[in-house]
Amino acid sequence: MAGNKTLTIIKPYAVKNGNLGAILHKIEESGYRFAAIKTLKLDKHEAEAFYQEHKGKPFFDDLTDFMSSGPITAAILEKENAVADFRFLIGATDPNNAKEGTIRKMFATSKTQNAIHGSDSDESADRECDFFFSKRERL
Ligand code: RTP
Ligand code: MG
Repeated sequence: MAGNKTLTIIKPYAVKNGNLGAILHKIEESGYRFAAIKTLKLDKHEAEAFYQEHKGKPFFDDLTDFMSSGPITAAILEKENAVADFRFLIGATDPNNAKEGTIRKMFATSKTQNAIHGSDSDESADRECDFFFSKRERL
């Protein structure tokens, strides 16, 4: 269903610190269906490819170091208006600016270690879902 899916990543430290289950629960109780999910580790090159839109920016090296520093959990989420609603659910990029009740407010520790990713457009969602999942891995 075009426009009704988004791609999320539970970022490394959230997995390491034992917050994975709580974050997945928060997503599910907010009305998202898990259409695909896997835990894996990106190498530096793969993290750079995933965040290619930010290549050349001052934070690119820290971002891709962090994203390749440990296990992540990637998932395709389905819900009406998924991209925009999920960005609202996760909150601002910098957890200091994130509203109460958002996932980044609850679980992020810094602008780099900000717990979770959400696609920023339907086009990004398509590209990012293809980055992580083959056709037969999707429900
Ligand atoms: P994400 O892609 O991870 O969901 O985060 P986002 O859309 O909220 O933010 P984006 O602009 O796409 O940036 C990607 C990640 O880079 C780090 N960042 N650091 N120091 C900085 O100014 C800065 N800006 C961005 C953040 O970790 C952000 O999640
Ligand atoms: Mg982004």
